[in-house]
Amino acid sequence: MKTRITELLGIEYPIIQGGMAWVATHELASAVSNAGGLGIIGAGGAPASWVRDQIQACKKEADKPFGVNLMLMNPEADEIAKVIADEKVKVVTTGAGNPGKYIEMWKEAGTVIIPVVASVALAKLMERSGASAVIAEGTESGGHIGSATTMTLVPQVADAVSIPVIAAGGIADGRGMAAAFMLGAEAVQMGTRFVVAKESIAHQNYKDRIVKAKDIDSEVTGLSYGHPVRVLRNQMTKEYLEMEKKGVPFEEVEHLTLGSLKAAVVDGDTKRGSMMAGQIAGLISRNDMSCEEIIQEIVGDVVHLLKTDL
Ligand code: TUI
Repeated sequence: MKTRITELLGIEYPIIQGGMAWVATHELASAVSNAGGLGIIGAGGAPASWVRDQIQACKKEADKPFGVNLMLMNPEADEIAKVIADEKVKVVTTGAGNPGKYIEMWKEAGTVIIPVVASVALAKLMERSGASAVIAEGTESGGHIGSATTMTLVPQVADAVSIPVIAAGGIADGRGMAAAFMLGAEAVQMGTRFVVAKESIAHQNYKDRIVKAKDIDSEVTGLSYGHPVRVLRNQMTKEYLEMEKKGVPFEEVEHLTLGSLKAAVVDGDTKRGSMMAGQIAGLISRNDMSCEEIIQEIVGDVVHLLKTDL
């Protein structure tokens, strides 16, 4: 399954694992990379020293390429950007902002730069700035999101840039991946599907909630505060959205989400934790598959779906 992305990254299958904060540790990243996809370590809000340790652990576990996701709102983003260059990480993906100021340093280190974009405008700017590809992430995704859907964003980005496009948001099986290819993507990024992988260190309660989730079980918090985040509905989102609807200022609502992602992922707090997940959670029915089994199942289905007698 060759595309410009498999060639660019030196991977077997055009499947990239999302860089989810707290979930995308070296355990998950090395498992995805060893299975022929591109594993990603998610820096999330972690300190630079943690990111360096994770990179070094992943290098020991995987003899194939892997990447690091830099979440640009991280207070140590500058230091983490330097660690990525210093460790000569093969690929960097970025989220929640414009990585422009780090591009020169990463290019010098030979790191392939793949920003996540939620608009055509940012995709074009990233191409002009030297990105090798972009991840066009639709609003179906979990976590911090933009407003365009994957169905509308991917073909518009694919038409607007010459670099390859990776589709993300709402993809968790072979049908979604085949559809993304029809829209002009040359790879997919999946987050939610890998949260429930056997190698994912996410708490069992969180994995179970993803498997139990139905089609309309996610909510978007913080839209009116300019920071939309998609999470599975629970007691915390109920309280948050009630306050947000009443127009309560952000400063008075913020406490509900401080530390809540760790509470969900690490402590398994399904009542007050931020169980970030995409809208496709409703499609996911098993949490006992390895990354290799997930990738093989999806690739097998895509090959079958894209075969044509015409
Ligand atoms: O970054 C993500 N998803 C995330 S980051 C995250 S960390 C966090 N967030 C809230 C609470 C606790 C932890 C959780 N999920 N996805 C990539 C992504 N980037 N989606 C959308 C964007 C984006 C949006 C606007 C990228 C750039 C942008 O504008 C950039 C600019 O400045 O023009």
